[in-house]
Amino acid sequence: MSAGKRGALIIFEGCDRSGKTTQSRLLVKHLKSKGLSVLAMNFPERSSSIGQVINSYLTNSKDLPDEVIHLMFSANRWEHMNQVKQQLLEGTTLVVDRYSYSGVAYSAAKGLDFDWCYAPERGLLKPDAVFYLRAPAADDLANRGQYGEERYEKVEFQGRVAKVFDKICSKEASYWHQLDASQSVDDLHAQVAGIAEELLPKVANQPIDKL
Ligand code: DGP
Ligand code: NA
Ligand code: NA
Repeated sequence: MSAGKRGALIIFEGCDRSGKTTQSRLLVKHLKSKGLSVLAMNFPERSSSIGQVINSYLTNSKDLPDEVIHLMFSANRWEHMNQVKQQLLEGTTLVVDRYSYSGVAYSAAKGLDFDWCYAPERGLLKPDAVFYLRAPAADDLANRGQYGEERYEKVEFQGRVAKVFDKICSKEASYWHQLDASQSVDDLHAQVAGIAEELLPKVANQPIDKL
């Protein structure tokens, strides 16, 4: 990519098992096949010391107050922001599996105040696009593989998470793309790829915003 052109920050959001991981992998592969510089990322990023605490929490080997784990998820994003910014400025597009919106949705679903949940996310880099993979009903996702192994993977809780994502989606409609997670992998990918291909040249000369 030519000097001065930045990459795009593209996020996948949605409930557990909504297909984010599959779709983000397919998008990375697709953009690479076009000769673009692109990297995959995943939050929580479990390898850092904060990430290891989050992993222990998610696998139920550690308990923490809701507020404390909320701030740790946020800190896990903050600890990677310099690297993310650097890569974007170098012209690399980042395809990220979950971001601040999961932070808000999962904690607000527990009953924490929405604005309180959003506060520590302010100042993080603002995505250029969010693909929200929305399932028509939360129990559709429960039938997919491995559901139920980690802390949040319960139908009733996921339903509450979905409601918060819906609320954020209607507020942030300018850069959120709500997509039907129940369609085929190929159909979903075709939609995602189309939107991403249009987005990349548009943002290449735009400044990076903050949340
Ligand atoms: P994943 O590795 O994408 O399956 O995410 C693991 C779980 O953690 C999943 O149930 C969603 C949840 N999660 C992801 N990010 C956050 C966050 O920032 N805050 C909270 N409370 N949960 C999150
Ligand atoms: Na999960
Ligand atoms: Na993830």
